[in-house]
Amino acid sequence: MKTALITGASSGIGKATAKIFAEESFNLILCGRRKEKLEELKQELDNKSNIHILTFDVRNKEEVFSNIEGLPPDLANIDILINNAGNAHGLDPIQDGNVEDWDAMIDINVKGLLYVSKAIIPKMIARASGHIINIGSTAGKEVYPNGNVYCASKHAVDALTQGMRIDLNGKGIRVGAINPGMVETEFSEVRFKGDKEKAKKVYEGLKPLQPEDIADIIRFVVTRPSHINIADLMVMCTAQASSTIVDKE
Ligand code: NDP
Ligand code: 8X3
Repeated sequence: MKTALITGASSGIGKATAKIFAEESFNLILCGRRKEKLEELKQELDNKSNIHILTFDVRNKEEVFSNIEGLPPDLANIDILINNAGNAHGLDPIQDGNVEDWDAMIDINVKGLLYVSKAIIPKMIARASGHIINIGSTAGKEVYPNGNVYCASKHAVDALTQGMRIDLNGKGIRVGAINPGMVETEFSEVRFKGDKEKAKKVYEGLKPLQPEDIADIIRFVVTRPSHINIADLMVMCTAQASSTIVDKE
């Protein structure tokens, strides 16, 4: 039975992926900061698969390493890593950007992804087997007005995905990225610091992707035979053509 570790499993894309992986009966290591959300999800999925919760902030490298190193022996060999934890903070022109917001995006989206990967890759190399999926973004493929640092962080994810694939070539490990466009999750609520009205408006007048849509694609990617590596996917809702071209009613 495969073991998957999902960061950011307490909400949105990560949570939907946990649910769809439970249908595959994978052993699941669900990570996030909000313990109560993860406990709720564990309760919901407990009858489908073996669920283990880890609560750590991906920004804290000591927590990342100690939590992953402390996994029970039956879950220590991670077959699938979904590097999903991430968010945007603010949507301001560079000259008005908030330095704390910049730190958060770079520390979570880039450094956090690196810490988690660093904690898991050596065991994958030792077993000559593993599959890493980084959740990038269309913001990692193009820059949009006021997206500056978020876009930079997701461009970094794009570069790291390519770098991991190159450096891990020949070691039996698949590395790929899924780059979604607009997905209706807590993403915009976090970006706009809890302003639910403003967040809702992002998805008004169109049919955005739902987290389950991305989870379904992740399931497809991880269930391909081991000689197939889906290296890079960009996924948008039909109403979206690019970061800035969106057909709204
Ligand atoms: P959500 O806000 O719904 O989920 C984000 C998840 O990341 C939560 O589970 C959160 O858990 C976790 N997380 C955030 N910060 C930290 C942290 N410091 N340490 C540990 N975990 C953290 O957003 P999405 O599901 O939309 O986002 C998931 C990924 O998808 C992100 O990388 C995002 O950039 C990307 N993405 C999203 C798009 C969208 O339109 N929604 C489009 C393209 C990419 P907790 O708060 O419990 O720690
Ligand atoms: C999230 C999608 O368009 O807000 O990565 O950058 S977008």
